[in-house]
Amino acid sequence: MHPAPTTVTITGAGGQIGYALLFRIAAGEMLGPDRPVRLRLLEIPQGVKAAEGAALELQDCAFPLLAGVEVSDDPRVGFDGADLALLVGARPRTAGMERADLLAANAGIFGPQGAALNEVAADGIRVLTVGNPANTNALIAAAGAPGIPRDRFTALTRLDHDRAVAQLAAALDAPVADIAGVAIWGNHSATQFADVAHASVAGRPALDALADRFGGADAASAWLDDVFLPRVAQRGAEIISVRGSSSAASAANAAIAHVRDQVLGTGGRRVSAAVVSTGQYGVPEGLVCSFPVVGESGDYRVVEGLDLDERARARLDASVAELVAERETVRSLGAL
Ligand code: NAX
Repeated sequence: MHPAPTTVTITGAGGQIGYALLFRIAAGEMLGPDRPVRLRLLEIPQGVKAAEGAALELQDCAFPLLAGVEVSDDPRVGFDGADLALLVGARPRTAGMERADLLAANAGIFGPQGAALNEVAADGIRVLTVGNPANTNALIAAAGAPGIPRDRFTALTRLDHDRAVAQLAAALDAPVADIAGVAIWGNHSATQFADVAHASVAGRPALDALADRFGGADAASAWLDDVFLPRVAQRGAEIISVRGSSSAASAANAAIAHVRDQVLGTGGRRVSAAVVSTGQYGVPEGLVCSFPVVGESGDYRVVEGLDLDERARARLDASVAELVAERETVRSLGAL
């Protein structure tokens, strides 16, 4: 017999990431083939029709695991009894918009959503923030939900992680499955640091394999700085320039992998996720920062004790400084 359905709320469900997420979740790709799901699609009034259309198509798939779909534009309805919430809907940056304006607009979304989660979500709620600026939006949502333990809020850097894995595999002409130990540190932004210092390819240190591939450690280091890091950090812009719109299926895939690995565990395999810092690696407590993590017992745990050399430290510090500045801006707006 199947267990009781898990209630999954997706905000921005009428958008392009939402459309790439819903069918895979309903097919059991996020929580496994034995867990029925009840989907709640939360939109703003302008997005309700698109979400309703997706709900009709979900019905037409006759997914055996899909226990129901509801569409709402009221967070108190959309988050009611939610076990998992994927906060995808956000205010996009438009031409001429300053960073502070963007943060203010999103504070107006994620603060009230946090408050609604606080009021009506299930006791075991876990919240993934996808909508940008994802790390700081997660911080805002957590601040709006004082009754929910802060560590239940995470933000998506898994897409950056997966991009880094794929770029490393391509450079080494190795299967993706042979790559382990890649880490994304910091903010989901251009300041993020994609780190391969602790990565391996088929069990061999990735730095050794890169030195062989590029003809020495210095050449490998130059490739990492000049090609790999900017490629991973700017990949979103590259997708926009080629596809004409932003990453959707790959972002949805990463969100599914993030939640799956959190809920079902990674068996010790390292991935990356932005989680609330408790001071690991000197990152100020309370910031939502990307770290190397393992999924275990329904949560992410930061992998501690990795050495960061001077350059890595400087890169992490720069990204953390950006997170601190975002937090200060949001504080000055009264949203924290
Ligand atoms: P779309 O514009 O296609 O969809 C967004 C949807 O959210 C719209 O249907 C809109 O009506 C809805 N929405 C807006 N405000 C809402 C609110 N207050 N409550 C509920 N729904 C709301 O954007 P899409 O391409 O799906 O991207 C969604 C977000 O993901 C954006 O903020 C985007 O920047 C972010 N991304 C984050 C990534 C990450 O790795 N963390 C990567 C992909 C993506 O760029």
